Amino acid sequence: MKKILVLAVLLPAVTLSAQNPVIRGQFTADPTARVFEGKVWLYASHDIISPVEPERKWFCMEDYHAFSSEDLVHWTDHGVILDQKDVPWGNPEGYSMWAPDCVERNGRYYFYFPDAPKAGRGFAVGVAVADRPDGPFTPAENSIEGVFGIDPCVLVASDGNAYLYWSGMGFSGAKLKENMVGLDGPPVRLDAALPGPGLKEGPFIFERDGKFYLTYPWVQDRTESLVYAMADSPLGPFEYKGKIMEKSPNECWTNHHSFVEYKGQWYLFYHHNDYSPDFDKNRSVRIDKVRFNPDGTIEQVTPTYRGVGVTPASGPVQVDRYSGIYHVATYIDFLNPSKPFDGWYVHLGRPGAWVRYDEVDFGATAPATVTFRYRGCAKVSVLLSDEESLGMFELPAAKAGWKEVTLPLTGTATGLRNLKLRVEEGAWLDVDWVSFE
Ligand code: FUB
Repeated sequence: MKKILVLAVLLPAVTLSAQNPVIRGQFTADPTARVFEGKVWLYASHDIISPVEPERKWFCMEDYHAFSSEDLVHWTDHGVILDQKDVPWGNPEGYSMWAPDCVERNGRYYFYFPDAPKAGRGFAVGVAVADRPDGPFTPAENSIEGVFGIDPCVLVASDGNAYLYWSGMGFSGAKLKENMVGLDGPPVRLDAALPGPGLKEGPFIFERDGKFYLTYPWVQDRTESLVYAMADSPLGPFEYKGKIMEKSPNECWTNHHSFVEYKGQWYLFYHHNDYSPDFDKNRSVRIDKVRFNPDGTIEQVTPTYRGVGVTPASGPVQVDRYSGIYHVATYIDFLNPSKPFDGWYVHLGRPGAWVRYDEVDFGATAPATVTFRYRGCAKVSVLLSDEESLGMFELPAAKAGWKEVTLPLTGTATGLRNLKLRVEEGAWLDVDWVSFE
């Protein structure tokens, strides 16, 4: 435990700011989002390239970080909350710290995680306890008796009980004892009435308006979509309802998710290999909004780059994380393919090509200037949606590399607006970001 304490003291909290994916500078997967102390806390797997077998193209995780945010845009990394070397029952070189969860009960925080045991094969599930959501977490001496599998999820239900769910040859669930560590009865199989062989991992259970939702990844052609079933009680029986999110077109094998309600809005946290398009075991957490139909069923969620949250106009407004884009002669690409965490730019390849970025906050006082980070040669309009113009700008030619230029606005904008850049004349324009002062 000493190491965890030292890390917690020495590591400065790092503030990160992004759209989708929400965490930069490291890979994050299997997100569970919870609301503690008025903030959203994100507990995720931490994908790395194996330090011992870099050629082995498989999942590799040695620790967990916790992240928190008050606006879902700016995230604080609280550093390592648990390392594989500190789990008494775990293999210190197992690199198998897969999808976790964390819940609060009676003022204590219980962090559930799978790990490879010291002896034997496969996975067991353990719990580590803390007095604060960012730890330090103290792992129990032994893994949870009777639980073999991955992807633990815990529901503290409105009936006053806590339930543990996990995946291992199907989905199981059991009531937890008051101590939140032992099972209070034999596990129940949850998937008996659910459709066939695509169900493998990642169950996330939540309660809303007296209904219980069993949401989970569903494998088709080696790629996971997200689907769900509903029940009237925490351990089912669950009835299949349908799809939450389609599988990704670029064949990132896994998706893994959680639901959380924050300030009256429901969100889906999930992952995608945005920063690692050629290796789908290095993933990154994304967030999009979720809506429910009046009968409690879930509206299907379309994954976005824009994600959630409001972006200040003082920026940078990274328009490559767009809300909408013209369908011809446009694309996004990495600024530096050897440093993916530097992010992307958007290419607008002909007059008429545009990109739209929603929910930019111009504040109470209209800005006087716009700054572009761009390359290319074009005349470009800055618009508020389709209607109002903030100006049309002849950008000085920048064909050799990225350039920043600040120009006076001719229109005014205050409050929350949707921003659109449209090429009016010229061959092409690449935009990294814009900002307003
Ligand atoms: O991150 C490792 C595994 O990939 C998780 O446990 C699964 O849910 C899948 O996302």
